[in-house]
Amino acid sequence: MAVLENQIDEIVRKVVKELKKTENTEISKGNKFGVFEDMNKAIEAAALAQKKFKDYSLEYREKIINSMREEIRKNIKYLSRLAFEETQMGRYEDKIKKNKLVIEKTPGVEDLKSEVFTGDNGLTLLELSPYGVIGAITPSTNPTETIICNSIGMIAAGNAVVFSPHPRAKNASITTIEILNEAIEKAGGPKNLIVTVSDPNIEKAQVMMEHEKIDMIVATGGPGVVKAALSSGKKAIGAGAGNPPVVVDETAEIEKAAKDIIEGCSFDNNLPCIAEKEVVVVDNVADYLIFCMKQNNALLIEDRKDLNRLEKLILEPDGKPNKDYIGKNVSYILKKAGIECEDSVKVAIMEVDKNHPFFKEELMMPILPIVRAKDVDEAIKMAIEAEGGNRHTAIMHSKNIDNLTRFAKEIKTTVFVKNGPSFAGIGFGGEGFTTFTIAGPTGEGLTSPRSFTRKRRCVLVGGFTIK
Ligand code: 1VU
Repeated sequence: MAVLENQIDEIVRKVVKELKKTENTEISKGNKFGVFEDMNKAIEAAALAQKKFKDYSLEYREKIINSMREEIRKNIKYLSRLAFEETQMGRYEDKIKKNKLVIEKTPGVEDLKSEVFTGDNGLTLLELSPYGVIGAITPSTNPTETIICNSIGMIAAGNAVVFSPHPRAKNASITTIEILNEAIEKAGGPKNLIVTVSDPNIEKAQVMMEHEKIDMIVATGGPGVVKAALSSGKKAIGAGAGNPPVVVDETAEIEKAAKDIIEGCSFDNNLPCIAEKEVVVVDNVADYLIFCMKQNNALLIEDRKDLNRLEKLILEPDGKPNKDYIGKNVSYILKKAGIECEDSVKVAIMEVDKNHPFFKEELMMPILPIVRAKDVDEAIKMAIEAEGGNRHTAIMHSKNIDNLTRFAKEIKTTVFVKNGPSFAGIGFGGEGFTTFTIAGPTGEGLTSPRSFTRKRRCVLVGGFTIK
């Protein structure tokens, strides 16, 4: 068995190497645009770049952003491959989709809308001006996507950015930063508008958060880094974990609900923090929902012994997910648990009770627990409990407007998706712009350039009113 696995690994490595040769042609090699060994030096360089950048016109900012989008577009496959190989999490094809999404649907300078008040006393402008230098902490789950999206938004708002990428995604993150910086310089922008360090770790992230030239911190990642950012004493945006529940009531279009849930849950092997993590279904449609999920490449784990082995494998003794299995293919996970599974299977489903750790913990794996509720009232109550007050994302499949409205109101999540897969909530097959920094804890919601600005008032007394 081990020999076979080694042979497969060897074949995969060879194929990846060959693919890289063709995908790598677009990237300029050997450059170190914006990458420093020392965090303090990186911050100084970014501060200098921002000083120059503040005099660029909005039109010029947009030109720079277009160049960033263009260069990333050329390197999408390469970056997706890098992130997949380095983190060993998610699915290559889905990383391509996520990277495309942020290039095309992250807003630019058009997001910076001023407000104006005029009257007998003159004119007052409320304008959105840059913060200055932003320190951005980015995750291993969506490394390139978050850096692309943060860079476009923060630069559109007139800032420079110092990135502290997750150590487990440092190569993919640094390469993304180099490509973005090269694109900025190509368009005539200042050097080092985006910077990072060659060997990121939590100590360097701490140096960044405490540095006097960092004006704002934006943390996207696990609970530890978000907490650190919020305790920094600076203006901070925190985008942390969720545990998005799905409620299916008896009025839902069950076939569509099943398809949407499996698609959302399996997207990039469940890494996005908006992805479906557990289902609560009203009892009288539960059997049909499970049947339809099976029609959509879900495998139902029914044998108690199989479930026990799976629990043992993917849960730590404290009930938290085992990080070795986060973002892995379901066939890989199940085979490790001694459960037979075809490679075509996208998600493993199982019926559990509401106290089961699969239901309460955010697993970030294509493992989807299902709990039955006697009616919609009980379903909503259990879903709110499972969400755990993160106020991140929830999904509901229903044709009853009162039920949809009630669940949306009561669960108070930043994103609420009705009758669609969770990723519609970040503009993938749904309306609206995208982001990978969803700031529930600090209230900015789905971040966009305006989230990275300071509101400033400019008052002209007794003039410019022609009412
Ligand atoms: O080992 P130490 O405690 O010393 O350090 C930790 C951590 O503090 C550090 N670290 C970082 N250092 C510098 N810069 C960073 N950006 C950074 N991030 C973390 O690295 C050590 C390991 O950290 P960890 O516990 O986060 O990493 P693991 O590899 O052990 O765990 C990975 C997971 C995926 C479990 C973890 O990062 C996690 O829970 N992430 C939450 C999910 C997430 O990424 N949420 C945001 C998604 S937003 C979205 O999807 C929008 C659609």
